Amino acid sequence: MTRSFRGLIPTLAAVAAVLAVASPVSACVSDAECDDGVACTLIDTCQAGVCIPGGGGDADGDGICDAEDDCPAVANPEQADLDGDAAGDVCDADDRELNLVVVKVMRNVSNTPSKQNGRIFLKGDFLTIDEEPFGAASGFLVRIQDGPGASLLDATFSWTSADCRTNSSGVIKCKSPDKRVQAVFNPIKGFPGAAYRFIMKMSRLGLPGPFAEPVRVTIVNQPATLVQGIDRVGVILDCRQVNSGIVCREG
Ligand SMILES: [Ca+2]
Ligand SMILES: [Ca+2]
Ligand SMILES: [Ca+2]
Ligand SMILES: [Ca+2]
Repeated sequence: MTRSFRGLIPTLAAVAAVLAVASPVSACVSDAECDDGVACTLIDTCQAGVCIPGGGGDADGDGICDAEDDCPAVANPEQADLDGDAAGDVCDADDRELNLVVVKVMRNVSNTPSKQNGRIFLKGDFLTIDEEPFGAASGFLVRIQDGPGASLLDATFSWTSADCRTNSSGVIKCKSPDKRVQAVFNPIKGFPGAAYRFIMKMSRLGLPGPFAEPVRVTIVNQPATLVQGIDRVGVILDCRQVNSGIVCREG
């Protein structure tokens, strides 16, 4: 008798566990019982004995309800959205415009692996008003893609904060340890801290080519991670084919 009673306890415990999972955790009879503490435009309500979060809940736990969160899957309590397109900076792949003035992409024409001579040159400018002060603290990343459809060229280069130096005039110079990948950000006179010109040079690349217009360039910082950071995106048309590559100039 004792033995069979003991055997029953685990069975009852298992049934109780199944019931606990199957039944609504937040059973209710009135809306007042359903307030989960997350402040949403819509109040939490009790529907058919179950609490329904008014703003869809807060999946990323940043205190902003899903229905109002400009990035429902990424915690971003500050809700920053530079271009005001309702996609927050941390989940938007295109946060600000990048003006491209000159883009050159040259393929590798050397058969010697140690003497690859493909190269990329980029020149342009961008605004930095209404955002955190522009600087090298988080490093930089640049992505270059070409063509009207799926990219043939899709090259990414980056610099850490340790690769960059900022002088007393605010000029930022970045250089990879092997010096193959360089960038200069120059504050535009008359717009201190509000606009920069940039030049980037990447050399000794193994790019196979050919390349096609348009060329799309994304410069990312704060942090230097695509999508998550501030993504400045520019597209340039007006390209012409030259012997070993493509040259594009602002029309
Ligand atoms: Ca949220
Ligand atoms: Ca969020
Ligand atoms: Ca946005
Ligand atoms: Ca972004």
